[in-house]
Amino acid sequence: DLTSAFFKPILNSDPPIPSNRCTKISVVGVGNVGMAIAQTILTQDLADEIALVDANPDKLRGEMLDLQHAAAFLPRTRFTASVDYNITAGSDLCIVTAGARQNPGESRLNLLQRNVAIFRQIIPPLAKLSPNSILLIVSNPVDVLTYVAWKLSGFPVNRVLGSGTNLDSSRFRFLIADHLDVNAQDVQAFIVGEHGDSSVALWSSISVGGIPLLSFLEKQQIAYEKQNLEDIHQTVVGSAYEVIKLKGYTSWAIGYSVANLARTILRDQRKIHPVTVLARGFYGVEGGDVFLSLPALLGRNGVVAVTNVHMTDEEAEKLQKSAKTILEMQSQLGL
Ligand code: 6V0
Repeated sequence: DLTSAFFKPILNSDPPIPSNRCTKISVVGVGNVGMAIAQTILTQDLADEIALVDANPDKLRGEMLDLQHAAAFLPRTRFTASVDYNITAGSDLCIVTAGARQNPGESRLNLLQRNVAIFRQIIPPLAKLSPNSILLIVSNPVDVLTYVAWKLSGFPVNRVLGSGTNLDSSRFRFLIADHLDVNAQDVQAFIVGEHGDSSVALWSSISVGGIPLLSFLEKQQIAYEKQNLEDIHQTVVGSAYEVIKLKGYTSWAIGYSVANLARTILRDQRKIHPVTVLARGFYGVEGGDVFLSLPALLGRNGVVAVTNVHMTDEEAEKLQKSAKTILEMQSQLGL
């Protein structure tokens, strides 16, 4: 063939490195979100191989070709794309973004039930073909669907997580940074709980450049209204709705947010991210196997531990309320 005509082999060399020594990421769902994640992972050189799966073969092939055509400007990454899950075999990380779109007037519960039906097609083959992988769920409602993925995969709980409030927290950090005119990476701030309407902002633990924000304001006798803080959180809660209203979907921020999680996990960075994990037993969350976002230490094993951050009684109560909302939804699924 052309390769052997073009290159002369080195004598007595070792056999080729087996492909299982490469880092492989599968992305299921090549919509706006899946492709933003795939392209961010690609540009950040996080994988040797990316496998794309979707139910729509034309979209799959179009997206794969479009990315392959950028090969001359990017790190070398092998691409496969198919409706067949066999291409995902041996993945280190499986990211699920597939989902049904909400029909006009459709209830959240009905949408959830349709997405559970989709997960029944997706999760078992992923788990079977990549039994040692980490499952990272992005599809909404992400907290309940992470629980569903955990149940359907049979994986240990450290290897199933959801992108959760990682995105809400980066929106929050951006808004605080914008107020102070500093780099958002210097703002430590967590939003925890449900990804969405009942999320909880942990004001008591915010720091900027290592300086606790609220006690700094108090010491400097800078007056602030609780309502102003609440308004910032409400802006975060409304962010997704605003972006969707303006451009139809969200993509770039979730793409970076998930690529950042992929880096922490695959490179064993042991960084703390607010992500969806099994929250039972933490911060007074009881009543069942509920998944919601808590600041978690992540590494090559997935979820290594949950961080014991300071929460005021009010913050813990809000978190427990958030857990109740999610548990009620879960209980209607019959899983
Ligand atoms: P989209 O553009 O409609 O893409 C969804 C994709 O899923 C499409 O390409 C479908 O063909 C595919 N799909 C549907 N059914 C199946 C199936 N059975 N098997 C395989 N593929 C299938 O949606 P978009 O990409 O905008 O959003 C995807 C999901 O991410 C939605 O559930 C969003 O709500 C969710 N998001 C979650 C965020 C988070 O922070 N967790 C943020 C943004 C969006």
